[in-house]
Parts: sequence; structure tokens; C-alpha cells
Amino acid sequence: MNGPKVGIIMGSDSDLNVMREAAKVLEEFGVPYEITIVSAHRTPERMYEYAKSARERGIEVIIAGAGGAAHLPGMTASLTTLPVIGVPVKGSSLDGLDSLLSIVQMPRGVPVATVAINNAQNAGLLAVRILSIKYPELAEKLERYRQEMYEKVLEKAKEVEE
Ligand code: RP5
Repeated sequence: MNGPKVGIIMGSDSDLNVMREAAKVLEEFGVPYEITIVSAHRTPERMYEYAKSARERGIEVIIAGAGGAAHLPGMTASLTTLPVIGVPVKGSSLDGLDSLLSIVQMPRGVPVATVAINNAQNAGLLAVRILSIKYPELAEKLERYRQEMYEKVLEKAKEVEE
């Protein structure tokens, strides 16, 4: 994999703590990524440029996180044909429900794959799954990840049964 394959973008530096979890997953799986701030409302021209140039720059999946009036994932999806995964970031009010609904309620024709509130880890994993169609080594790593998760649950089950 040459150059970043996943673009992680977020509306504000206040989203970084949540969005770092996606980056951690990509590091764990050895997927090159780029990460930056792109605000749909404060820097709309930058969002346009980012989304329009992403595919030709070699990006294959975009993970976009935002909170409140979380328009970044949807607007990005409207400007590119790459898969966009939306992460609703929990803000200081409404428990993140505002972000979730802003991201998940896309009109027909412009899909955003929305994960749970603050669950950037799953966004990272979903990006790896998408990329595994093209990169077989990722499919193998995902299978190992799945097996490890299975074994951890069995260990917990034993603890509970004792
Ligand atoms: C959104 O507004 C950002 O994604 C962030 O979650 C929220 C609040 O941004 P700040 O006021 O903290 O910069 O655009």
C-alpha cells in the first residue's frame, strides 16, 4: 500500500480524542492513513477541495467525524464517490443524538455508513473491512482479530462460570 489509503477528517480539534481511535485501529492493521481537520461550516472550500481530490490522491475510504450539526460526512459523501464512514461525535448537549441524526438521515442516493456515537474504533474496522476486498493481507489480519475477540469472550465466560 503506497501512500495514505484512508482519510480521517473531523470538524474540529475538539473531535480529536474520539477520532484518534480510528487512527489507532488503522495503525494496528498497518493501513496508511492521513488525518486532518476539515470543517463543513468553517472551511467549506477546504471540504470541497478535500473531497474532490481524495480519489485522485489515492484515498480509498474516508472516515468523517463531526458533532452537533454534523454535516461533514454527508457533504463529503455528496462530493465524492468514495465510501464515507460517518462518526457521530458526542457534543456538550443532547448526548450526541443531534450528531447521530445529522449523519445517519441521508437522502436516497448519497450514502454514509454511520457508526454508533463516538465509536470511531468501529469506523476504523469498517474501513479495514472495505479495504480487505482489495488487499488480501488485511482479510487475514481481520480473521485473526475476530479469533482473538472470540477467545477473549470465552475467557470472560469462564471467569463468570467459576
Ligand atoms: C462540529 O462542531 C465539530 O465537528 C465539533 O464536534 C462541533 C463543535 O466544534 P467546536 O466548537 O468544539 O470547535 O463542527
